[in-house]
Amino acid sequence: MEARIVCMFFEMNTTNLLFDKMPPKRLEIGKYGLVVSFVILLTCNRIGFVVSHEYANEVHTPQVQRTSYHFQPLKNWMNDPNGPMFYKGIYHFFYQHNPNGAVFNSKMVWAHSISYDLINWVHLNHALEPTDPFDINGCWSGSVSFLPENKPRILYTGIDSSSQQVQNLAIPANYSDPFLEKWRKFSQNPIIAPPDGLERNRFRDPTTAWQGPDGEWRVAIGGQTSYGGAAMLYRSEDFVRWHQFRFPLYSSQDSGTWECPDFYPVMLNGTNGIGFSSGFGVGVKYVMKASFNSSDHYTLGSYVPEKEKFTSDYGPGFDFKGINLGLRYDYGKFYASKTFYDSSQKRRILWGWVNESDSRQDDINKGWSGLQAIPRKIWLSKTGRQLIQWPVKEIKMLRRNHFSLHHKELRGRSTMEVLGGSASQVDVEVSFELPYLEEAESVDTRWGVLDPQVLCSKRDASVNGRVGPFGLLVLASNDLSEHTAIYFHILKAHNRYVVLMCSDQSRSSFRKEVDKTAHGAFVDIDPCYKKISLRTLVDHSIVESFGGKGKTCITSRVYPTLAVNNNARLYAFNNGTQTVVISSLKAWNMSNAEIK
Ligand code: DQQ
Repeated sequence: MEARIVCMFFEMNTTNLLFDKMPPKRLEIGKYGLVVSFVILLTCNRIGFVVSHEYANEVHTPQVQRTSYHFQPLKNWMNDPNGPMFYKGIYHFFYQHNPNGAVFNSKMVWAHSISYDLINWVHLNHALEPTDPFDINGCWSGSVSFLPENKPRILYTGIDSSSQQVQNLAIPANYSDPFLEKWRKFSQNPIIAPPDGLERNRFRDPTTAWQGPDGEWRVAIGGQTSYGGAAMLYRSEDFVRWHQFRFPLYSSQDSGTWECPDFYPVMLNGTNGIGFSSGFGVGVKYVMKASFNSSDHYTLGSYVPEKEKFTSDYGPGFDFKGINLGLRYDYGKFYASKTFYDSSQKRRILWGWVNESDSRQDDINKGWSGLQAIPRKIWLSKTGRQLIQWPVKEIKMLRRNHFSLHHKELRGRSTMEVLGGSASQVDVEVSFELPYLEEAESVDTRWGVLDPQVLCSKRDASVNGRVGPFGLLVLASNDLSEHTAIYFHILKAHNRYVVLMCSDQSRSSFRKEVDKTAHGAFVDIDPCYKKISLRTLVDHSIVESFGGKGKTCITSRVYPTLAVNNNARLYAFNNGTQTVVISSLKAWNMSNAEIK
């Protein structure tokens, strides 16, 4: 009886309670940036990459690996971001969640959280659960679209009672509730069944819909077609009855089943975002993103709505190859991402799921698995050749204890501790100058195209080069026996300089069973300017790095055993023979986000 009364009370007062739960709005960014002077620990010594260590008695409990300012549910499994949006002053975030365990289970729900600032979050009740014949085996990924008069609609994939993938519609129960706590599934679901000739379990993840110049809606759905992996295109007058176009919006014979396609405009000039509602025409390019082979691939091009066709700038066959040479949002762990246009700040924001690198049993022991990368603002580079990503500016509200240094030489084969203490939660921005660029070594190009992933695996951070490897050692133990290295290595290839960026996990943990594969990519900058920058966010078991001011991003998952909490340190290092100069380094400890 008592429990019942409590439940009724919650039902009646849920909006007030939520207001209480929501953290206060924080509008001023950077006011916590008080400069505390720090002793600079400058022990320039040889890097000792000691690999053997008596750690058997020091293995830490799994919770040491839990992050403190990245978005996670309180427990259990999370994967894809779904339907992020801004509605009546509040950011909404939905995600794929197994509420019953720390491992994937097809009976996914759409979990739902809200925030004023994209950093601090309150978890709400699930928005969608598998309860009806059209989604009884799972509410899978999808998107939110806004109908006229600011009316959000969810389009999501249901796994129906015969295990086929169908597309369903859900509508807010109460538009005046800014928290959009309750969603009603449309009575005539499913609204789109798999087309004839398509495998019924390869038809999923509708994009945000857009209106063509004729006023009709378009939506793209991922899958596998006779054209290869594809974004199948549909149109509708009323958002309920949908008709398939003969050809996909875009496809690739070289890829597997496309999951979570995303399609959106970006401005040719400036960093502002744009929505489809601003019209089609000059001044924009379009991004086509598809998730397959465990990574998010994209290409840039033009879209002619009258022809219902996206055309890649790179020509068919040069994109979506599924190998390491095409454009990717992130060359580490980052999957099933989704963007949305944040009208409140005229920016486009990217969310991406970062999975674990440990075993299923580890996840069960931890009681959770998966997190979201810090939301990133995303825009087109000045060259128009790629996208740029940068953590949303709101993340700065968590910065504490500013450390900085300027114009510091980092001689060949040396390390230098920065921040001078606990570095398990850190934001660091560093800019390197390369006075001896000409000394860069040549790389053998006889075998044709260079694969950065292979180069990073062969030349890990301990291999002495000439101009590099240099960069940061994060989540490092005192004796450096454990660390993750994020570094650059400048090479000469095909008569020019190339900038290799790597994340080397080979010494990130004494645990043998975790995946320590190196991640690598090139950074599209002209090293002749003799400068390169790196920003890295560290949060216990995640390392997110942004090279060349956000041109190349690499996210890693690592599970240190010694370099945990107060025992984690941060170093700059140079393992090349040539001196590099730290022209500027700024680092902050990060406080916890409120996620409850
Ligand atoms: N995850 C969802 C699917 C999607 C996949 C299921 C991508 O809708 O294709 O949880 O990670």
